Amino acid sequence: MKCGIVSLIGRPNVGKSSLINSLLKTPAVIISPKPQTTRNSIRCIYNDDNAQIIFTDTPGLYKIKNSKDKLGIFLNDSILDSIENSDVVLWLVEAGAKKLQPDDYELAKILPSSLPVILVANKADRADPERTLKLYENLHDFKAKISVSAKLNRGIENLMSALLPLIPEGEAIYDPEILMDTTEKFMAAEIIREKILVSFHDEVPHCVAVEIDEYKSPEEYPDRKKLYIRASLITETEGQKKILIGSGGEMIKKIGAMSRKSIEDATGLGVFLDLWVKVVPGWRKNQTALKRLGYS
Ligand SMILES: Nc1nc2c(ncn2[C@@H]2O[C@H](COP(=O)(O)OP(=O)(O)OP(=O)(O)O)[C@@H](O)[C@H]2O)c(=O)[nH]1
Ligand SMILES: [Mg+2]
Repeated sequence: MKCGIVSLIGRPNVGKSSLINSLLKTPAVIISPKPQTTRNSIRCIYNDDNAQIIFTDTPGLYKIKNSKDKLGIFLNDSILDSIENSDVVLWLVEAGAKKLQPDDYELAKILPSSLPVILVANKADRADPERTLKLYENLHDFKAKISVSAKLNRGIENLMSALLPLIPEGEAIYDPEILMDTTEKFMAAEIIREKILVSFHDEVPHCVAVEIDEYKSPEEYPDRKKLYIRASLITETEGQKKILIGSGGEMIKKIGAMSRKSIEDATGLGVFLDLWVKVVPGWRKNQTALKRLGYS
């Protein structure tokens, strides 16, 4: 039996979360076309007859503007923490990249030279991955260079074949029934955040956090047949609150309906979702608020 922890790292939006879902063959983590979709390191567990692989999704490397940017610092700390706890790293880059960026050198710097790393060129369905693999090949002593398309589930078996020999011998850490090392409450908050990310075209989603105020399964509420969730969408300003609510409550209703459907699909339960919008000025710079929201 083999068992190991594999972190997926890379710049924002390269498809780390999409690849986790492809590897697990299930929509475990949220994805969106916007950078900074993932905000926490999330462990997702793959099992087969001979191996358990704990894939850790991580946030995209964040450009920290100043020391007040406490959410940004948390995002980058989560990447470092995940790397430190990994047996193998998958460094994802985007096929079609023409030039190395300062962020690429940053990532190369934080990878210990002794750590086995596979270079993965994702989005091979839309650009030539070979040139991209060549562009990055000198940034680390890579154990393998693989091209994939997470979107079309291409190259996944190739990637697994390159990865398995690097996984250490060992007994499974998690019960094979467990898909993710996180709570249902966290997953519900993530689903709501995903709907916000895909519903707004500007900066608004980056200023929003989701807090679950109440999460009652039907067993806890014998008079109710549904899962009851009360959640607050935390914004930084009154202006953002207005945008989230929309004219006549149109946007919040839409986010609520989409989220309810996805949470029902994920839990197999009927869901009653009660959404509120609250302003917490500067929550992204406030350590106490960040801690309460799970970013610490
Ligand atoms: N064409 C194409 N698009 C992809 C592929 N993989 C991911 N995408 C798209 O790329 C965008 C970003 O995907 P994510 O999986 O959220 O990227 P990420 O690296 O996790 O992003 P962050 O969490 O923000 O760092 C989404 O719109 C995906 O649909 C792929 O193989 N091909
Ligand atoms: Mg992600």
